[in-house]
Amino acid sequence: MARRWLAAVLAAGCVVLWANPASAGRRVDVSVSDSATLAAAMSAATAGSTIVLADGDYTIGKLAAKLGTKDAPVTIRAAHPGKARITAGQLEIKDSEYVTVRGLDWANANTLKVTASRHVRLTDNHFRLGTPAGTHWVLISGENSGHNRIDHNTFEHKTLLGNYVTVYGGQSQVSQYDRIDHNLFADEAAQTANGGEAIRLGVSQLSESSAHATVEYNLFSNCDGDAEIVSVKTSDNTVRYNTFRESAGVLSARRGDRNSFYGNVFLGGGKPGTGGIRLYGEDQRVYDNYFAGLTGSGFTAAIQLDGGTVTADADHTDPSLWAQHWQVRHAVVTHNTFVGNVSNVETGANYTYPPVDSVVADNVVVGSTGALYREAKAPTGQTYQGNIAWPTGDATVGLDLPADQIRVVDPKLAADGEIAHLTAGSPAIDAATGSFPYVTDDVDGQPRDARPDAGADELSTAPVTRHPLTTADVGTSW
Ligand SMILES: [Ca+2]
Ligand SMILES: [Ca+2]
Repeated sequence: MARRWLAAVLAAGCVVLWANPASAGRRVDVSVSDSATLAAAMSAATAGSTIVLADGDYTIGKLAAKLGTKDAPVTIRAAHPGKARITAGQLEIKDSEYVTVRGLDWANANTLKVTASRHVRLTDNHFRLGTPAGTHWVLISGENSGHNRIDHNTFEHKTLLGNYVTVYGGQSQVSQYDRIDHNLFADEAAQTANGGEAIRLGVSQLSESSAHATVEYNLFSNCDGDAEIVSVKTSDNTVRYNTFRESAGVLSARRGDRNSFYGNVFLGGGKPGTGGIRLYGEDQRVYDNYFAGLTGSGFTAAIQLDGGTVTADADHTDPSLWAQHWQVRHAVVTHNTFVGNVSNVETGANYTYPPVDSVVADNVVVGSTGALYREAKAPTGQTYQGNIAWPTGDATVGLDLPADQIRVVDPKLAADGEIAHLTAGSPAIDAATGSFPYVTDDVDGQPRDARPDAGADELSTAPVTRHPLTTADVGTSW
């Protein structure tokens, strides 16, 4: 009867999704207590299945072609967060949608792979893998991947090469709309070779593709594994509201265009090699960031609008050029505050082709060593406007420019928690000269008023909604 009905439907030219009303979206909890029952439950899981791991050690395997839904995901979770421990095997979530992995303690030695999948969520997990060198701990890749979320996890004590989190894609398109938020990335040991970033977004051969990833509200603490703590290698990403503490490296726009880095706090604590943001490529925006106590310079300056190895006019479709350092063009560096760094706003420290047509506006720089603004190579068409410099001690302004470009005046910053804020009577108040409509609030999350203040701070009585992150704000709940 049903077959005849289906034949009639097909004959009528309709396409139907065949759903079994007995199982679709039904919520089923399956308790498991050993690796064999875990494997059986993973194999049998359907939309709405929740696999609950009793306390203990497990070997884990693959999860393939599991199509959960928004309202009925497939969930694998610990009965008691942190008490179920993965000690062997490899989880690969493949060709799947709406799968959640929650509350597990990962101590195995293989990459957790999210492959060709969408709406996968990894949350409240602890990762301390015993990995061989070069292993990434979490890897998103494959065709048509995206909308995955990695949140509230703790990644710590990586001693060998490899990234904590890597986002790749398919042959021509990087994974899109992934969100990495509220994680703790801690204690990555320094490496002698390239490839120990905390997060790598993309890969050179996909750098022309748009990822629309958001990396926000993460704490990076003692991440010393690479000169790039976060390496952005695709286009149209947002990195905001993160705190970088005593990490020897920078947030880098290494490849790709149109990336926005804002509202981040970099606290170096005087540790060697600590840096801020390094730029290559086109149309990058850097605003509302706060930099203090950083000791790096050159590759690890607080801001490095770096030189390129190829010009911005080079052929973007030429695969042999994809891994190059692309000349900076049309960068905007505005409304940032720098306090007590060894180097601050640097331009063109490395490579051949200095930046073109970029804007450095309405920043506040206070320091007692070195040049507050430095051009290692003269950029072309770089606009300075509305900036404030206050050199003390041995410091110099570094550039001899008219006061409407760099004004030498004490901005009257005062220590206030971990961020030095403006105080009443500061000449930075209402002093911004540019028009940057995307700068809608400040580093504290307070709204900009009709006459924005120079630097990352708006002097305001509005509620403070963001602060430098500590371990209490991020990572697992347990
Ligand atoms: Ca104002
Ligand atoms: Ca403020």
